[in-house]
Amino acid sequence: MALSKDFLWGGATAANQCEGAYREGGRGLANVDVIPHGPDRQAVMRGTRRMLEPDGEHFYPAMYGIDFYHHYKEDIRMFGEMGFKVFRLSIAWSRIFPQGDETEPNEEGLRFYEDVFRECHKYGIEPLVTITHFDCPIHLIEAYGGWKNRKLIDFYKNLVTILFTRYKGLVKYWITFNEINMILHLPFMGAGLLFEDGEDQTAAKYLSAHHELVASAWATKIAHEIDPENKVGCMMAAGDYYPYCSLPEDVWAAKGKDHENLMFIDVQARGYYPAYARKQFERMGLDLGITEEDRRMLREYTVDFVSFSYYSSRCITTQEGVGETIGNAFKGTRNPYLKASEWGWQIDPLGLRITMNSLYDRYQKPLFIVENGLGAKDELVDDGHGSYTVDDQYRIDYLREHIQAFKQAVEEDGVELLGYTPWGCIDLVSASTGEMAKRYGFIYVDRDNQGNGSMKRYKKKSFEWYKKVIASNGEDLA
Ligand code: BGP
Repeated sequence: MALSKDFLWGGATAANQCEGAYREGGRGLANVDVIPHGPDRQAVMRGTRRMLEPDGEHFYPAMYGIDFYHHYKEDIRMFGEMGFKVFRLSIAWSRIFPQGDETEPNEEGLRFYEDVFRECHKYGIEPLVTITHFDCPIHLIEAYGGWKNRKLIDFYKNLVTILFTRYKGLVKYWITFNEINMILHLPFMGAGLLFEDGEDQTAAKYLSAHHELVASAWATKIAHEIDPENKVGCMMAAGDYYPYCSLPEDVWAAKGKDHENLMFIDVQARGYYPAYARKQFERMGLDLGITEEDRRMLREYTVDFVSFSYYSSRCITTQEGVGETIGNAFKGTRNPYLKASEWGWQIDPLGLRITMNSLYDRYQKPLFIVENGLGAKDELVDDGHGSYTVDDQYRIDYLREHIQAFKQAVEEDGVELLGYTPWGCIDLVSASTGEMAKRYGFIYVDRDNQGNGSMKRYKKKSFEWYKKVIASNGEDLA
């Protein structure tokens, strides 16, 4: 059995990593704008270094991105040329509500996304919209403490009501929060959280996560009420944990790490906090202030599909002296059987099939792979026809192996999969490092880590390859 003819092939981006134009069209300042490139980035992303406005010393790559704001027509035309059926992008909250707590939206921001969605439809491309991909208006952080504050639920409800109403008929696939479990690792970037010295960070993260989970349930309810055609998904940074060896303690440690991530999706897809989480909160003496209404919302408004990013499997051990690795902000044990990217993210295509089986067994809901790919250094070379290109065979190899893996999950294991949107289909700013040099795209963008470059777009070798993959519905991967 091959992939269904409706399979959604495409690519994924996020506003903060590609739009730029951070002060245009009435847009307000957001957390993502003030996360600098360079050695201070980690501390800012983690919420331990306070930076709520730009200073003269740092470079802030998200402010400029790849200037998708002004290049979207050209970019979407190129996606159309590759045959995309779907394009994942996110809304910059502060374009719609510059401060976050206004009652009336910013018309210019709304119009920008409307134009983008119309442009997509010109090429038969369905938008897949992440409502929040890491961004939170700065004012909501300064005045309310970001997602630590329950009031954010109301501001988010206001945002989604506007979005679902305005884009009815233009958008039907929605994701409420990108990588919701990232809040545990990069809390300022993920949820606008800043910590005081001595503050119980874990408590603050779970409290904020609860507010996001309730907001997500509200979004699902409102989306369905405004248009029954709407499909709403949750989104996790996925990748099953492997025990480093068969030592029962290692197996148990892997189970614990999986629980840590799956807890969010358990709530969004099954409708309640699982027993292991309730016990954990009890042990920690955590009161999340869960109301009866919260419980009802979570129970009644579970998601329609489960989307996730997959870059690697993960590994964990209880033993001392074993090598470490990092991938997508998740520290773990280095798996000796896997090779790694130039940034040390380990590569495991079979892990994608394993992860898909775990998620499908657990939730029995359609899955959507909304991020996957290889961040690599690319070299722009003369293509011999008066232009430039990149010979990114390494990227083609990575993607081919992952496509083969998800096809096996679908065709041999019976997993339901709605689509595949590899990350950074056009080069964009790296979330973890703020670099431009870490490229994922089928399209090269002339821009460097310091912000120099013409912003011109070039097709890489993988561009033609992916076009063929889509045209053959994944049959021709050569
Ligand atoms: C995920 C994020 C993306 C993206 C991707 C690749 O965590 O959802 O925004 O950036 O990882 O990571 P990086 O850009 O650090 O290579």
